[in-house]
Amino acid sequence: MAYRWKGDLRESDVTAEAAWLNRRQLMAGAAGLGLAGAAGGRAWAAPEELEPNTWEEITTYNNFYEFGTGKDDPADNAHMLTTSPWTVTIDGMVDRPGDYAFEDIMKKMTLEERIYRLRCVEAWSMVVPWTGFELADLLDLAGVQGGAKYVAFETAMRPDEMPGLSSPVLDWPYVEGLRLDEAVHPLTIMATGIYGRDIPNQNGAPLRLVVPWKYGFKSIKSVVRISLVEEQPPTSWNRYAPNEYGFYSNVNPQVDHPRWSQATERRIGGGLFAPRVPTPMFNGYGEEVASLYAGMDLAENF
Ligand SMILES: Nc1nc2c(c(=O)[nH]1)N[C@H]1C(S)=C(S)[C@@H](COP(=O)(O)O)O[C@H]1N2
Ligand SMILES: [Mo]
Repeated sequence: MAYRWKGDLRESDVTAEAAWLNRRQLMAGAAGLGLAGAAGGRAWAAPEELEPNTWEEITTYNNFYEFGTGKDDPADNAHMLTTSPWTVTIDGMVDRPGDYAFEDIMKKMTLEERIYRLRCVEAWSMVVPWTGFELADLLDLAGVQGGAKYVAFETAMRPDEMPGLSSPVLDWPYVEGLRLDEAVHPLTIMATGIYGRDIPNQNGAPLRLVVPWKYGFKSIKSVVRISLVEEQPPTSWNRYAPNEYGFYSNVNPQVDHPRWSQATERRIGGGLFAPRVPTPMFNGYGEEVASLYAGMDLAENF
């Protein structure tokens, strides 16, 4: 796999990337196919199609408003977040509601590598080699009850550890939501790592949602609560500007944001003069997810 080395990586970061790339090469060799390896041969993680961004890019250009609104604020400030111990409360319409310790969750989940495109609504994009488990498996642990139709998510709210909470940019805590069928779709994961290392705080440690066919803001970080509910839950960006950010927020190059086009995107790491590239419908995951929205008007349900 071709790989671009980037300038001033710290040695530990280079090691993480190098070890990860090495391991992939070994696995590819062993499989004789170049892709079966760690991702279990899932078509949506085929490495020859997606060249991941560097560790440096993925961990220093972030949106995590709890730590500030600048792209480098999360990398500067998120070390303040205590991520151990960590519990995720799973409640609402489940058979086994309660506080689930992060370590106990990890013991029961099957970790996989997933190389996904990440498309921010601001029209930049990256490719991230996540490690994580399917959200469906975590929901199974709690036992979803028949009447549940949506899943609501909440990020930690700790003013002492999150300097961004002092500005009322958003109504804290950050909340998000998915329809239940979106939540249990096999593409939907809870990520706990990047390049095979623990996920850094600025990317949403110790676990964050990743829904690759939706704009990045749906992929809520540092999750402390998951609630199974009957009604469509409120979401932070929809509350902030309902005409700009819908509940679905599926990546859609044909539906522009009111203030800018969504037809193309700027790939982070491409350099100052790199041409913008076309944004694919559902961020390239249409084959897997388009059926979830059959018969829906996607301009109306943006
Ligand atoms: N709690 C929380 N989750 C969040 C955000 C945030 O500000 N707070 N930003 C979102 C946005 S806008 C994007 S694009 C992605 C960015 O993820 P990354 O920094 O890992 O690339 O996280 C999303 N999850
Ligand atoms: Mo975003």
